[in-house]
Amino acid sequence: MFSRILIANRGEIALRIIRACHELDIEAVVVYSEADKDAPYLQLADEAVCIGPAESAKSYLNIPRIISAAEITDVEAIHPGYGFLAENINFAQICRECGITFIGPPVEAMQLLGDKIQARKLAVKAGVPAVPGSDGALEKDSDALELANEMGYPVIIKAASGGGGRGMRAVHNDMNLRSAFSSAQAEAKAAFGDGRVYLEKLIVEPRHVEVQIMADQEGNAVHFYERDCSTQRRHQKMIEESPCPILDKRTREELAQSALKIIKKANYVNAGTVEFLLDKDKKFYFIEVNTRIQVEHPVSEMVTGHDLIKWQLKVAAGMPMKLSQRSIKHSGVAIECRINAEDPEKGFTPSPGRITRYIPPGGPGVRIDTHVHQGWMVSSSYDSMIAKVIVHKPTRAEAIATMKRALREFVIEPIKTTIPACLDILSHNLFVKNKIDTGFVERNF
Ligand code: MV4
Repeated sequence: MFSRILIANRGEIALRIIRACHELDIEAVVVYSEADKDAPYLQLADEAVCIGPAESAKSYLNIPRIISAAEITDVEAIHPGYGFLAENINFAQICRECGITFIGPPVEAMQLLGDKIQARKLAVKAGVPAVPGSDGALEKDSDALELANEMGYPVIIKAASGGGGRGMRAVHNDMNLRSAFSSAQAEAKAAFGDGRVYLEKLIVEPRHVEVQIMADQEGNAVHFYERDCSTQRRHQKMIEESPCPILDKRTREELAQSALKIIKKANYVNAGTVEFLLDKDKKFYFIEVNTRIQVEHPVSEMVTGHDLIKWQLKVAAGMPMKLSQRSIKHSGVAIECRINAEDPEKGFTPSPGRITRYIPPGGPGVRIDTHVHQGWMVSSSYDSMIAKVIVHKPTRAEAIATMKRALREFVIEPIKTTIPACLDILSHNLFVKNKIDTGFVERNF
């Protein structure tokens, strides 16, 4: 096992990783920007190194500075958390060349799965249902037009390197196809330096369901069941839960096994998420793989009792998982609400500023993952997520009731947060009755 690692991230996930390290007797070195110099988790870390100003490009995304910090603190490995450098192939490659273990997948698996066209092909080869679509990248808009007519509208154009909905266009007829094709291409080129696009049949009003997996260096792979992440707004998830409340036992098992087939075919190592869309008939289709630990991992931790960050550390250190799928049980229902410093009444615009009153909820079945506290200055330089409330209860109804109770207890003043928006969703008839899809929030709020 490692004796000392560096955490190349900030906020709640940096603190979450420090905690996992200390439970495994690993020393945790954390890097920080000037904006984070007063963060209390820096005191919990075994060492803290300032790597630059608030601006991410000059600190948390600054590869030479992070590698320098790793060298001078003599760490064996780097945990990238999520966001920032977590899916940066170049960074993983540089870590390898410097003899530092990247706590993530092998570079080859990142390359393969980071390319959604290749990932699609891999899924098909593994015998997993993917959304019907193009065999590879589409060179010309005329190719897209031809395929769209063959498959029938509506279709969706996607960027091979896409993420967060960028370079993605739904198209409903021939008339709009050419312009959608070229704008998707241009957006992809600008955002990812890769203008390759492909085409799929559009799944109308799908649910978003993802399978949490973990794979070790010896080829063992297990799943930690699925999360339903349909409650999202503009590709930002708001509420996640496990299990997916509308899946029957058989489909659930098929979904999990499909995820594992893809992971094994990719020679994957690390925590990962295999994403699927669920259509109206509850048929599932593979869409992509996220090669990182995700924000919503605590949901899967609560329902299985496993610490996914600890598993990441063990697997990266080369330990075999020695974990049978049979031993991983799913119990009860977990729900997570993301608390963002945003004003729901002003179109979810960022609401940075100093927190002068902070009273977190507690009680049975409530977990809070956060780095904030009374007096903390929420910076406008970073993502607006400041806390996650996770509840775990025997049933969905109880989990919803506990979450509402916890959110009503939660005091964060004077900045605006997404707490009222989450409460509105949790009380909505369609959410309670499981009659939602990925468009639910945007249609109803
Ligand atoms: C789709 C889709 C419908 N049909 N693909 C959005 C981001 C990327 N992860 C994939 N996305 C979608 N792909 C087909 N063929 C609808 C979405 C989508 C979506 C997916 C998951 C969660 C939220 C979403 C919101 C809008 C669109």
